[in-house]
Amino acid sequence: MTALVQGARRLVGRGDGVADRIDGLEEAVRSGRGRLPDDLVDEAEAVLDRAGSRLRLSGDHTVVALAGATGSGKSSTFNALTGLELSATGVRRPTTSWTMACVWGADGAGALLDWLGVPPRHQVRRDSSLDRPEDVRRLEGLVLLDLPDHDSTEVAHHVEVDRLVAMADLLVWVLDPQKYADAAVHERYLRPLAGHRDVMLVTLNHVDELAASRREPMLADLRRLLAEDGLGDVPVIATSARHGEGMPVLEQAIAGQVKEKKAVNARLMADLAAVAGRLDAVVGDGKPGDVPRARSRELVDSFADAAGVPTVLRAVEQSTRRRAAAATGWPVTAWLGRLRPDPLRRLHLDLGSRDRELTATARASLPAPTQVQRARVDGAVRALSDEVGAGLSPPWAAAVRRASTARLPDLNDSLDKAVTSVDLGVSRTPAWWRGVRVLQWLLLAVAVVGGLWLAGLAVLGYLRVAGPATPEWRGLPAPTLMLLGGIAAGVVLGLLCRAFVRLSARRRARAADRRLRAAITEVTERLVVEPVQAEVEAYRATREGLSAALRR
Ligand SMILES: Nc1nc2c(ncn2[C@@H]2O[C@H](COP(=O)(O)OP(=O)(O)OP(=O)(O)O)[C@@H](O)[C@H]2O)c(=O)[nH]1
Ligand SMILES: [Mg+2]
Repeated sequence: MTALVQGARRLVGRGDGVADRIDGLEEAVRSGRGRLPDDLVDEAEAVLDRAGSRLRLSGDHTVVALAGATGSGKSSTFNALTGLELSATGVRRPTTSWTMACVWGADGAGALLDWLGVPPRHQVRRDSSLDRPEDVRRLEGLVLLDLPDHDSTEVAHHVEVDRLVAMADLLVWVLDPQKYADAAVHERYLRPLAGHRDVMLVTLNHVDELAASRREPMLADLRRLLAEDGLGDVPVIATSARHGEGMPVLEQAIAGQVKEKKAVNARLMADLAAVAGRLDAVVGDGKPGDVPRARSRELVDSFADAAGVPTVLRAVEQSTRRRAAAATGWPVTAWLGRLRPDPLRRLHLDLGSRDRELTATARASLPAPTQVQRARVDGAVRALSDEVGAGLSPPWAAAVRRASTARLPDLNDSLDKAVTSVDLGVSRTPAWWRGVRVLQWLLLAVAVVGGLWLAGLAVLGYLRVAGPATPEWRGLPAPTLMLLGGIAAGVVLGLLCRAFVRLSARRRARAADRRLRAAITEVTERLVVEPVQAEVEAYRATREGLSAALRR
């Protein structure tokens, strides 16, 4: 809750809803900024500003503005109500060019008049020490404003009227028989203020100039026009500011509002409701979808494809096979395999975890995504944002779409980082590889010993020297058995291991796939899913705020 709303709560207390509405609208403005049309959000902010300021100022005073066309009799009405000839009136001149204010009794209107922008030289007071106390008491707390005309050729007049019509707590529209039907007042002011019927009065002035028979039909016509503006319940009072007719009725209507002190809140409620209603129409009440599983899976697939994961996995499998063959193959031929380049090394992905930390900035030399891969990514992102944004109003669906692609320029970098950060698990040497290796060398040693033995026997035979008897096993001499058996067992063991190596390589590729996908899922979350979800959250917050602002 902002200081503004806290202040408002203190001033108006709970329960009457103004503070809750301000709170709600503030939330909607905060969450809607950048997503909804700026002019509308600015307008809501201006209303919030005005509401906050008005609530901090005197709640004992009610600001009543007399507004209308030139010559309708605003200044005459002002003079009649104040009982003073304060405001200059005139058939042609003087037209009111600056706002006059009259304050009845109750001290403390200074700050309010400052806020209204009425300089002290245009202010007067009806004070019980100077005036008749009962006259003052009747309207105690009233701040009456005589505005310039709204249909002047002077731009400054319009600006002043618009400014004060937006600030006053109660509006009295002074109309006259000539111009009461003018589009200027109905279209520009009355219709847009349709939600303000509780803080509005209308007078048909100059009735003394009307023949008795024309009064009622004209009043009926005026009521019809007001009903068309959406202001059917607004009280219409027939007045003659010059001769005093109807003035007591007007005065009583104003006095009632001033006494009740409800106009301040009613005006703010109407302002808040009006702008919240306009925001509501733009925001809509659609239900945003959550990010569907199938869509996020397709997103991860497309990112993995763009990251070259299939290439990496192939390399993992081949590299594992190559390393395993070197470890478990027959030692005499196994070294040949090492001469072939390691496919992972070619991709710069052969680093162990320690090396990787040392070269955190190292880049994989995976090929950049092809156009087809890029198109698949774009398609997956669009499908996701379309599905989440379906059912949302156009500006919000557009915000979701914008958010879904906003971080894609980082795609290549992020994928590269993700792939290089994953431990592909290729550098580990399983225990069975080591066992087989030891066995292979033992077998080779047996064959070598057998071979040397045979060579020794051959030398002795050549020299015709009788050596010790050669041990035999099932008719086969031991050295022959050792040489042939050692070689055969080594080769067979190497071949047998190949099948296991293939399995093990595939398992490693699968494990690497899981780890790579986990890393790439994080990338999809960061680049696409989270920004989209942030929009959905902002939408929900805006919706909630607006509901609070519009709650009846
Ligand atoms: N007959 C008659 N004349 C009126 C009445 N009200 C005002 N007038 C006259 O109409 C003329 C214009 O009145 P103002 O009170 O100056 O009108 P205004 O609305 O303040 O006009 P601007 O300041 O120009 O916007 C003056 O000559 C008034 O005396 C009325 O009820 N009956
Ligand atoms: Mg005037």
